[in-house]
Amino acid sequence: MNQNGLPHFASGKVVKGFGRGSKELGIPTANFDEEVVNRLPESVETGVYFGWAQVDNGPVHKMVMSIGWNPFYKNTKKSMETHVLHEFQEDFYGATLKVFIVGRIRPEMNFSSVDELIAMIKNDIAVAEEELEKIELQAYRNSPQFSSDG
Ligand code: ADP
Ligand code: RBF
Ligand code: MG
Repeated sequence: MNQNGLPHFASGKVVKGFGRGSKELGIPTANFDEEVVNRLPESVETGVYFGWAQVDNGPVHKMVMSIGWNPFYKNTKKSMETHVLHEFQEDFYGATLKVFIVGRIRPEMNFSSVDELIAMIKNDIAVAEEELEKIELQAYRNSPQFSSDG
């Protein structure tokens, strides 16, 4: 493990989040239950990350994740929200989400408008798309943690 706590594997249930309509903004985020957030090592700081994600026993997709208190919304509860870079036909609340967090993009930031937040997230997605093409990061999508035994 590196000193920044990465790569970090996490697995847990997808729960209802803050219901702010991230989906309407085109960026739905699957929120992890509290236990997963509490299990996060201290070395994994708050911020924006990228890696691989699997819903139940489906295919492994790229993902971006926000870890922290979302300064823009001044949350009082720490969250781990994953936006999977894939178009799903249906919601997957209650499903098991597995993620391999392999890299960090930036710290959490505040913004003066929701448009700025969205523009930044779109940039994060572009960074993740590109970084995850690297051969050494592609290797994680075949990790045994993503096996189909749930
Ligand atoms: P909430 O506040 O409940 O987290 P969101 O608007 O963030 O609501 O929507 C999240 C939900 O959208 C997820 O729990 C999941 O069921 C669904 N969803 C559909 N497509 C995606 C995707 N590509 N990435 C993450 N979640 C998705
Ligand atoms: N919220 C913040 O307050 N500051 C951030 O810098 C921030 N970055 C994010 C980056 C990504 C990739 C994602 C998926 C979410 C981020 N969020 C951030 C969380 C965002 O506020 C939350 O998903 C909202 O519900 C979007 O409407
Ligand atoms: Mg969400």
